[in-house]
Amino acid sequence: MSRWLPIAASAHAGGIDRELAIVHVVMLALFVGWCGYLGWVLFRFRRGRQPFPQEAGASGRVAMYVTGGVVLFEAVMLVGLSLPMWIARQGPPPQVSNAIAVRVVAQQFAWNIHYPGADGQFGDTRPDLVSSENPVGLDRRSPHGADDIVTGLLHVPVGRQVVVQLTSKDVIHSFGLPNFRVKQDVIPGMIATVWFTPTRTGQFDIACSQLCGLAHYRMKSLVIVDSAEDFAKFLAEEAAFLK
Ligand SMILES: [Cu+2]
Repeated sequence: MSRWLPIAASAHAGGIDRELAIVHVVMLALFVGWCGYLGWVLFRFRRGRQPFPQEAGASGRVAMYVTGGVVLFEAVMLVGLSLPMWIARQGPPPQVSNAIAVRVVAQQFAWNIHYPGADGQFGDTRPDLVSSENPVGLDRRSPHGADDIVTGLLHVPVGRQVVVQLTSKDVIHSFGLPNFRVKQDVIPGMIATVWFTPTRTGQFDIACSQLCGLAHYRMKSLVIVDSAEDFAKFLAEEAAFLK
């Protein structure tokens, strides 16, 4: 399965891919089963054998067992497979000491990336401060705002958990990172949190996955997974700009 999917670059990607593979195999089994059943029905109730419909419909144990079996099958998939993964992904991120936090503010048609800077705390943001020079409306004079970094590319360090707080300035977008198996709707007025741990360095796509307007198709950016040294260098270079 994984050879047909984008290169996996996060710690949880393997689990998602496994689940996708299981769902596809089970659905294939159901599809083949139903096709066989349809063929049998067409043959069994052909006009030569049964010229008139029977209004009472099908009865008997086999029909009951087959229907019950399919319902059970689907219930096991939902409760046994999908829900545990969904709960794990939607719950709070596992507490680790070296996680990095970043805000991502979507707008038609760009992604603004906001780092808390050296103090590790985000400065305040206010809608009335939003301008083309200050796309996230950062208040540089607020207690933690002076050292914050705002940029257009999402640099992250390899091997460290990244916790992303997502929000939007205008319409609903969707933060799609195919290589990290992350996709989350971004809704104005709400903060959605997603997290992942990059497992390999390189450049990967950020794509808006929700039709959000005329230029939706070019609402993209990059996740750049750096080594620890390169990430420190990136932060230092951005911090130097502020001086
Ligand atoms: Cu969008």
